Amino acid sequence: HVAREIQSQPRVWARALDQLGTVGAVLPQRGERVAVIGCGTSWFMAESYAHLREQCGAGETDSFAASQFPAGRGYDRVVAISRSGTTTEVLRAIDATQVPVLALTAVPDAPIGRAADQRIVLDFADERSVVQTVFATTALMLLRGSLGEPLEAVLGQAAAVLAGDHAVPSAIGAGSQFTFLGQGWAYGIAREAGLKMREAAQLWTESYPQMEYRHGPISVAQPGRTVWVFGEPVTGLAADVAATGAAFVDDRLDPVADLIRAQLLAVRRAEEQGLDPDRPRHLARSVVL
Ligand code: F1P
Repeated sequence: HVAREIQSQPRVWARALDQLGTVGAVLPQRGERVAVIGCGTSWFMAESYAHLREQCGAGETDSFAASQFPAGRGYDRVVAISRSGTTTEVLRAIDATQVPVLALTAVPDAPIGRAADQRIVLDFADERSVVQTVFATTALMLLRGSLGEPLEAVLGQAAAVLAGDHAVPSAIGAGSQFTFLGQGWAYGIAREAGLKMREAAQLWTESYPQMEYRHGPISVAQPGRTVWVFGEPVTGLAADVAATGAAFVDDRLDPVADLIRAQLLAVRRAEEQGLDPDRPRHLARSVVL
């Protein structure tokens, strides 16, 4: 399923963006003080959106792993992201807060929808896979759209990636280690790329904000390992990585379009190792405690 779901992304994003007119009024408004929560992939999407919302001056925005949410803190609204709508930590955080909650989920009638005050159900973005791809990116693209970002170019880049442009050379990091880097909102995307590679292909990955990389993580760089930057690389980074012998990947695409390259690579690496990316080890579709 996951390979097919990866392919569906730009089409599903376009469908979500078409709904902005109807759901836009429910999404955070300018000036609202917002906390965004989720677990795993959904947390990383929350993190990226929080950065973007702050960056464009739409309002103070924090993101938390749902299990770390300080429920006593005052916000105007909590946005809870959960594909399944059943993740225990998310439901507990909603239960604990006094703040009005907007749920973003793929499943109509999921417990999150009943627990929240408002809900947006992206059922057309639901997926069969354990490993999340299309729901997460669709939620983020919808949230980006609500910030007034023009996204046609991102859809075009995603289509190009899926058509085979920007393919990652087969020699890159075969069976080895990946470090994903991103600055600002791209850091959440770097964390998500690392999670995809671990979940689908069982590879050892790390993710850092770009400027943190030279504060220690670079010490494991060596030939055969890969450093992958989402967004623009900072000055001097390519040369520093080259000096270690590690491969440097920087396609300078929009980070969400570049994430599709990482999703495709995760599936390819899984298949090369005889793993089934639809049966990731030790994982369930949602964690219910
Ligand atoms: C969150 C999540 C997924 C992960 C795995 C376990 O699910 O952490 O990101 O891939 O399937 O659950 P959800 O709350 O978005 O349904």
